[in-house]
Amino acid sequence: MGKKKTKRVGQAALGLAAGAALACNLMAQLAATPPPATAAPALPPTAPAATAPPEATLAPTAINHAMRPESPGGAEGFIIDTNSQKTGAQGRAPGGESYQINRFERPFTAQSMQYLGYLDIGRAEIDRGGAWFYVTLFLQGVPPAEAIGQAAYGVEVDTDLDGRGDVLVWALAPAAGEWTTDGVQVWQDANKDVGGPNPLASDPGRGGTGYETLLFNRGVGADPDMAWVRMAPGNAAAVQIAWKPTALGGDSSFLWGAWTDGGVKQPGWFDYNDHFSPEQAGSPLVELKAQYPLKDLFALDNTCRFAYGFTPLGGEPGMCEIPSTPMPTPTEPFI
Ligand SMILES: [Ca+2]
Ligand SMILES: [Ca+2]
Ligand SMILES: [Ca+2]
Ligand SMILES: [Ca+2]
Repeated sequence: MGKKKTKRVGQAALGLAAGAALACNLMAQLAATPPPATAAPALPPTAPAATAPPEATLAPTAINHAMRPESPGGAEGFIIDTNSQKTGAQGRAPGGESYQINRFERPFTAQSMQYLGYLDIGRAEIDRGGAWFYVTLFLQGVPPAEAIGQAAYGVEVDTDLDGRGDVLVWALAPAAGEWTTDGVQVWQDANKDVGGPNPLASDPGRGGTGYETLLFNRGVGADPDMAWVRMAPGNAAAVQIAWKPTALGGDSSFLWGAWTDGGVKQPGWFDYNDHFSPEQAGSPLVELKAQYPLKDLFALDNTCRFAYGFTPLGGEPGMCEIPSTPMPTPTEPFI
Protein backbone atom coordinates (compact mmCIF):
# COMPACT_ATOMS: atom_id res chain seq x y z
CA MET A 1 0.00 0.00 0.00
CA GLY A 2 1.15 3.48 -0.71
CA LYS A 3 4.03 2.41 -2.89
CA LYS A 4 5.54 5.05 -5.09
CA LYS A 5 3.79 7.75 -3.20
CA THR A 6 5.85 10.76 -2.38
CA LYS A 7 4.82 14.25 -1.52
CA ARG A 8 1.56 15.70 -2.55
CA VAL A 9 1.22 18.20 -5.31
CA GLY A 10 -1.76 19.84 -6.93
CA GLN A 11 -1.50 19.31 -10.63
CA ALA A 12 -3.51 19.22 -13.76
CA ALA A 13 -3.37 16.83 -16.60
CA LEU A 14 -4.81 16.56 -20.04
CA GLY A 15 -6.78 13.42 -20.47
CA LEU A 16 -6.92 13.39 -24.21
CA ALA A 17 -6.30 9.97 -25.64
CA ALA A 18 -3.34 10.10 -27.97
CA GLY A 19 -4.11 9.27 -31.57
CA ALA A 20 -1.29 6.79 -31.66
CA ALA A 21 -2.55 5.02 -28.60
CA LEU A 22 -5.99 4.89 -30.10
CA ALA A 23 -4.65 3.44 -33.32
CA CYS A 24 -2.73 0.77 -31.44
CA ASN A 25 -5.78 0.15 -29.41
CA LEU A 26 -7.88 -0.24 -32.48
CA MET A 27 -5.56 -2.89 -33.79
CA ALA A 28 -5.48 -4.67 -30.49
CA GLN A 29 -9.22 -4.49 -30.34
CA LEU A 30 -9.63 -5.97 -33.78
CA ALA A 31 -7.11 -8.67 -32.99
CA ALA A 32 -8.89 -9.48 -29.78
CA THR A 33 -12.24 -9.84 -31.44
CA PRO A 34 -13.68 -13.17 -30.41
CA PRO A 35 -15.37 -15.19 -33.12
CA PRO A 36 -19.05 -14.33 -33.20
CA ALA A 37 -19.87 -18.02 -33.04
CA THR A 38 -18.87 -17.95 -29.37
CA ALA A 39 -22.41 -17.03 -28.68
CA ALA A 40 -22.48 -15.38 -25.34
CA PRO A 41 -24.18 -17.42 -22.71
CA ALA A 42 -26.60 -15.44 -20.71
CA LEU A 43 -24.72 -12.90 -18.68
CA PRO A 44 -24.39 -14.04 -15.11
CA PRO A 45 -26.73 -12.21 -12.82
CA THR A 46 -23.91 -10.55 -10.93
CA ALA A 47 -25.90 -7.49 -10.13
CA PRO A 48 -25.86 -7.16 -6.39
CA ALA A 49 -29.28 -7.20 -4.93
CA ALA A 50 -28.42 -4.05 -3.05
CA THR A 51 -28.77 -1.99 -6.23
CA ALA A 52 -32.45 -2.76 -6.18
CA PRO A 53 -33.21 -2.06 -2.58
CA PRO A 54 -36.45 -3.17 -1.11
CA GLU A 55 -39.21 -0.67 -1.00
CA ALA A 56 -38.47 0.19 2.57
CA THR A 57 -35.20 1.86 1.61
CA LEU A 58 -36.83 3.90 -1.10
CA ALA A 59 -38.70 5.78 1.55
CA PRO A 60 -35.92 6.10 4.08
CA THR A 61 -36.73 6.67 7.65
CA ALA A 62 -35.42 9.92 9.02
CA ILE A 63 -31.65 9.86 9.15
CA ASN A 64 -29.93 11.90 11.78
CA HIS A 65 -26.98 13.66 10.21
CA ALA A 66 -24.28 15.00 12.48
CA MET A 67 -22.47 17.01 9.81
CA ARG A 68 -22.82 18.16 6.22
CA PRO A 69 -20.35 19.19 3.55
CA GLU A 70 -19.80 22.86 2.86
CA SER A 71 -18.17 23.99 -0.40
CA PRO A 72 -14.85 23.26 -2.05
CA GLY A 73 -12.46 26.13 -1.62
CA GLY A 74 -11.03 25.77 -5.10
CA ALA A 75 -9.47 22.99 -7.12
CA GLU A 76 -6.34 21.19 -6.03
CA GLY A 77 -6.33 19.20 -9.23
CA PHE A 78 -8.41 18.71 -12.34
CA ILE A 79 -8.91 16.39 -15.27
CA ILE A 80 -9.96 17.44 -18.76
CA ASP A 81 -12.14 14.95 -20.63
CA THR A 82 -13.11 14.82 -24.29
CA ASN A 83 -16.01 17.11 -25.12
CA SER A 84 -18.36 15.35 -27.53
CA GLN A 85 -20.69 18.29 -27.97
CA LYS A 86 -19.30 19.39 -31.32
CA THR A 87 -19.76 15.98 -32.93
CA GLY A 88 -22.81 15.12 -30.89
CA ALA A 89 -25.28 16.04 -33.62
CA GLN A 90 -23.43 13.65 -35.92
CA GLY A 91 -24.08 10.83 -33.47
CA ARG A 92 -20.44 10.14 -32.77
CA ALA A 93 -17.64 10.90 -30.34
CA PRO A 94 -14.61 12.77 -31.66
CA GLY A 95 -12.25 10.52 -29.68
CA GLY A 96 -11.54 9.91 -26.02
CA GLU A 97 -12.68 6.31 -26.27
CA SER A 98 -10.28 3.38 -25.91
CA TYR A 99 -12.35 0.34 -24.99
CA GLN A 100 -9.31 -1.84 -24.44
CA ILE A 101 -8.02 0.37 -21.63
CA ASN A 102 -11.32 1.17 -19.90
CA ARG A 103 -11.56 4.69 -21.33
CA PHE A 104 -15.04 5.67 -22.43
CA GLU A 105 -16.70 8.52 -24.29
CA ARG A 106 -20.29 7.35 -24.77
CA PRO A 107 -22.75 10.11 -23.88
CA PHE A 108 -25.23 8.82 -26.43
CA THR A 109 -28.28 6.62 -26.58
CA ALA A 110 -27.81 3.07 -27.86
CA GLN A 111 -28.29 2.49 -31.58
CA SER A 112 -29.89 5.87 -32.38
CA MET A 113 -26.84 7.77 -31.03
CA GLN A 114 -28.69 10.77 -29.69
CA TYR A 115 -26.23 13.01 -27.86
CA LEU A 116 -26.77 13.32 -24.09
CA GLY A 117 -24.88 16.41 -22.95
CA TYR A 118 -25.82 15.90 -19.30
CA LEU A 119 -23.75 12.71 -19.33
CA ASP A 120 -20.75 14.25 -21.10
CA ILE A 121 -17.96 15.16 -18.70
CA GLY A 122 -15.76 18.00 -19.94
CA ARG A 123 -13.82 18.61 -16.75
CA ALA A 124 -13.62 17.27 -13.22
CA GLU A 125 -12.07 19.01 -10.23
CA ILE A 126 -10.99 17.72 -6.85
CA ASP A 127 -10.49 19.60 -3.63
CA ARG A 128 -10.12 18.79 0.03
CA GLY A 129 -11.57 21.05 2.63
CA GLY A 130 -12.30 20.41 6.27
CA ALA A 131 -13.57 16.89 6.76
CA TRP A 132 -14.37 16.38 3.08
CA PHE A 133 -13.12 15.51 -0.33
CA TYR A 134 -15.07 17.27 -3.06
CA VAL A 135 -15.24 16.36 -6.73
CA THR A 136 -17.15 18.53 -9.19
CA LEU A 137 -18.19 17.11 -12.56
CA PHE A 138 -18.67 19.79 -15.21
CA LEU A 139 -21.10 18.52 -17.83
CA GLN A 140 -22.09 19.71 -21.29
CA GLY A 141 -25.77 19.91 -20.41
CA VAL A 142 -28.22 20.23 -17.56
CA PRO A 143 -29.70 16.94 -16.37
CA PRO A 144 -33.32 16.91 -17.59
CA ALA A 145 -36.16 16.20 -15.20
CA GLU A 146 -36.34 12.56 -16.26
CA ALA A 147 -32.66 12.09 -15.29
CA ILE A 148 -33.18 13.23 -11.71
CA GLY A 149 -32.85 10.21 -9.45
CA GLN A 150 -31.94 8.09 -12.49
CA ALA A 151 -28.62 9.10 -14.05
CA ALA A 152 -25.60 8.21 -11.93
CA TYR A 153 -22.52 10.34 -11.36
CA GLY A 154 -19.49 8.87 -9.70
CA VAL A 155 -15.89 9.04 -8.60
CA GLU A 156 -13.73 5.94 -8.75
CA VAL A 157 -10.66 5.79 -6.53
CA ASP A 158 -7.66 3.50 -6.76
CA THR A 159 -5.94 3.76 -3.40
CA ASP A 160 -3.08 1.32 -3.99
CA LEU A 161 -2.29 2.39 -7.54
CA ASP A 162 -2.63 -1.05 -9.08
CA GLY A 163 -5.20 -0.05 -11.71
CA ARG A 164 -8.09 -1.72 -9.89
CA GLY A 165 -10.58 0.73 -8.53
CA ASP A 166 -11.02 0.18 -4.78
CA VAL A 167 -13.90 2.51 -3.97
CA LEU A 168 -16.74 3.92 -6.06
CA VAL A 169 -18.70 6.89 -4.76
CA TRP A 170 -21.89 6.75 -6.78
CA ALA A 171 -24.72 9.30 -6.72
CA LEU A 172 -27.97 9.58 -8.61
CA ALA A 173 -28.64 13.01 -10.10
CA PRO A 174 -30.12 15.18 -7.37
CA ALA A 175 -32.72 17.86 -7.78
CA ALA A 176 -31.39 21.38 -7.30
CA GLY A 177 -30.90 22.31 -3.68
CA GLU A 178 -28.94 21.38 -0.63
CA TRP A 179 -26.53 18.53 -0.08
CA THR A 180 -28.31 15.21 0.23
CA THR A 181 -27.44 11.59 0.90
CA ASP A 182 -30.49 10.46 -1.07
CA GLY A 183 -29.38 8.27 -3.96
CA VAL A 184 -25.77 8.24 -2.77
CA GLN A 185 -23.84 5.00 -2.32
CA VAL A 186 -20.26 4.08 -1.48
CA TRP A 187 -19.15 0.79 -2.97
CA GLN A 188 -16.00 -1.12 -2.12
CA ASP A 189 -14.27 -3.93 -3.95
CA ALA A 190 -13.30 -5.95 -0.90
CA ASN A 191 -12.27 -9.07 -2.80
CA LYS A 192 -10.12 -7.14 -5.29
CA ASP A 193 -11.60 -8.49 -8.50
CA VAL A 194 -12.54 -5.22 -10.19
CA GLY A 195 -10.62 -5.29 -13.45
CA GLY A 196 -10.44 -9.07 -13.70
CA PRO A 197 -7.14 -10.71 -14.63
CA ASN A 198 -5.78 -7.55 -16.23
CA PRO A 199 -6.72 -4.28 -14.50
CA LEU A 200 -8.05 -1.66 -16.94
CA ALA A 201 -7.48 -3.95 -19.94
CA SER A 202 -10.52 -5.64 -21.43
CA ASP A 203 -11.06 -9.28 -20.36
CA PRO A 204 -14.50 -10.11 -21.75
CA GLY A 205 -16.36 -12.82 -19.89
CA ARG A 206 -14.19 -12.76 -16.79
CA GLY A 207 -17.15 -12.95 -14.40
CA GLY A 208 -16.41 -11.79 -10.87
CA THR A 209 -18.32 -9.55 -8.54
CA GLY A 210 -16.90 -6.09 -9.29
CA TYR A 211 -17.91 -3.69 -6.55
CA GLU A 212 -19.78 -6.00 -4.21
CA THR A 213 -19.64 -4.34 -0.80
CA LEU A 214 -21.99 -1.49 -0.04
CA LEU A 215 -20.37 0.62 2.70
CA PHE A 216 -22.98 3.33 2.57
CA ASN A 217 -26.45 3.35 1.09
CA ARG A 218 -28.44 6.58 1.05
CA GLY A 219 -27.49 7.57 4.57
CA VAL A 220 -27.52 4.04 5.92
CA GLY A 221 -24.21 2.61 7.05
CA ALA A 222 -21.65 2.86 9.81
CA ASP A 223 -21.47 6.61 9.19
CA PRO A 224 -24.72 8.23 8.04
CA ASP A 225 -22.71 11.22 6.78
CA MET A 226 -20.13 9.38 4.66
CA ALA A 227 -21.06 10.73 1.19
CA TRP A 228 -23.28 13.40 -0.32
CA VAL A 229 -24.31 14.96 -3.62
CA ARG A 230 -25.77 18.24 -4.87
CA MET A 231 -25.99 20.25 -8.06
CA ALA A 232 -23.21 22.83 -7.83
CA PRO A 233 -24.50 26.21 -6.67
CA GLY A 234 -24.78 28.59 -9.60
CA ASN A 235 -24.11 25.93 -12.23
CA ALA A 236 -27.01 23.72 -13.25
CA ALA A 237 -24.67 21.63 -15.43
CA ALA A 238 -22.28 20.64 -12.65
CA VAL A 239 -22.68 17.85 -10.11
CA GLN A 240 -20.79 17.99 -6.85
CA ILE A 241 -19.98 14.90 -4.80
CA ALA A 242 -18.49 14.96 -1.31
CA TRP A 243 -17.16 12.14 0.81
CA LYS A 244 -15.22 11.62 4.00
CA PRO A 245 -11.70 10.16 3.97
CA THR A 246 -13.09 7.22 5.94
CA ALA A 247 -14.79 6.09 2.72
CA LEU A 248 -11.27 5.42 1.44
CA GLY A 249 -10.09 3.77 4.64
CA GLY A 250 -8.43 7.04 5.57
CA ASP A 251 -6.11 7.00 2.57
CA SER A 252 -5.38 10.53 1.37
CA SER A 253 -3.20 9.79 -1.64
CA PHE A 254 -4.74 7.94 -4.55
CA LEU A 255 -5.69 7.95 -8.21
CA TRP A 256 -9.14 9.29 -8.98
CA GLY A 257 -11.36 9.49 -12.05
CA ALA A 258 -14.95 10.51 -12.76
CA TRP A 259 -17.94 8.67 -14.25
CA THR A 260 -21.39 9.31 -15.60
CA ASP A 261 -23.74 6.39 -16.19
CA GLY A 262 -27.30 6.74 -17.40
CA GLY A 263 -27.37 3.25 -18.88
CA VAL A 264 -26.46 -0.03 -17.24
CA LYS A 265 -25.57 1.37 -13.77
CA GLN A 266 -24.13 -1.84 -12.34
CA PRO A 267 -21.18 -1.37 -9.99
CA GLY A 268 -21.08 -5.17 -9.74
CA TRP A 269 -20.11 -5.31 -13.42
CA PHE A 270 -16.94 -3.23 -13.11
CA ASP A 271 -14.83 -3.07 -15.10
CA TYR A 272 -17.43 -2.72 -17.83
CA ASN A 273 -14.89 -3.69 -20.50
CA ASP A 274 -14.59 -7.06 -18.74
CA HIS A 275 -18.33 -7.59 -18.55
CA PHE A 276 -19.02 -6.83 -22.21
CA SER A 277 -17.12 -7.78 -25.32
CA PRO A 278 -16.35 -4.90 -27.69
CA GLU A 279 -19.04 -6.23 -30.01
CA GLN A 280 -21.67 -6.33 -27.28
CA ALA A 281 -20.71 -2.88 -26.07
CA GLY A 282 -20.62 -1.22 -29.49
CA SER A 283 -18.59 1.89 -30.11
CA PRO A 284 -19.15 5.65 -30.41
CA LEU A 285 -16.37 5.87 -33.00
CA VAL A 286 -17.57 5.75 -36.60
CA GLU A 287 -14.05 4.71 -37.54
CA LEU A 288 -14.72 1.33 -35.92
CA LYS A 289 -17.14 0.18 -38.56
CA ALA A 290 -17.54 -3.29 -37.11
CA GLN A 291 -18.63 -1.95 -33.72
CA TYR A 292 -20.33 1.40 -34.31
CA PRO A 293 -22.91 2.41 -33.01
CA LEU A 294 -23.28 1.97 -29.26
CA LYS A 295 -25.14 -1.15 -28.23
CA ASP A 296 -25.25 -2.63 -24.69
CA LEU A 297 -22.87 -0.09 -23.07
CA PHE A 298 -24.33 3.35 -23.66
CA ALA A 299 -25.13 6.67 -21.97
CA LEU A 300 -21.75 6.57 -20.27
CA ASP A 301 -18.64 8.65 -19.87
CA ASN A 302 -15.47 8.42 -17.81
CA THR A 303 -12.15 10.17 -17.50
CA CYS A 304 -8.57 9.13 -17.19
CA ARG A 305 -7.28 9.00 -13.63
CA PHE A 306 -5.05 11.47 -11.91
CA ALA A 307 -2.98 11.63 -8.78
CA TYR A 308 -4.17 13.23 -5.60
CA GLY A 309 -1.81 13.62 -2.68
CA PHE A 310 1.36 12.39 -4.34
CA THR A 311 3.61 13.22 -7.24
CA PRO A 312 2.89 10.87 -10.13
CA LEU A 313 5.78 9.34 -11.97
CA GLY A 314 3.72 9.06 -15.12
CA GLY A 315 3.47 5.30 -15.43
CA GLU A 316 0.67 4.77 -12.95
CA PRO A 317 -2.13 2.61 -14.39
CA GLY A 318 -4.98 4.55 -15.93
CA MET A 319 -3.17 7.85 -15.50
CA CYS A 320 -3.92 10.87 -17.58
CA GLU A 321 -1.08 11.98 -19.74
CA ILE A 322 1.04 14.41 -17.85
CA PRO A 323 1.58 17.51 -19.96
CA SER A 324 5.18 18.27 -20.62
CA THR A 325 5.37 20.86 -17.93
CA PRO A 326 8.39 23.09 -17.87
CA MET A 327 10.25 21.32 -15.14
CA PRO A 328 13.16 23.21 -13.70
CA THR A 329 15.75 21.75 -16.02
CA PRO A 330 19.11 21.07 -14.53
CA THR A 331 21.48 23.24 -16.45
CA GLU A 332 24.84 23.62 -14.83
CA PRO A 333 25.86 21.15 -12.20
CA PHE A 334 26.61 22.62 -8.88
CA ILE A 335 30.27 23.12 -8.32
CA1 LIG B 1 -14.52 10.38 -21.53
CA1 LIG C 1 -16.63 13.46 -22.16
CA1 LIG D 1 -6.55 -0.62 -6.45
CA1 LIG E 1 -9.78 -6.22 -17.06
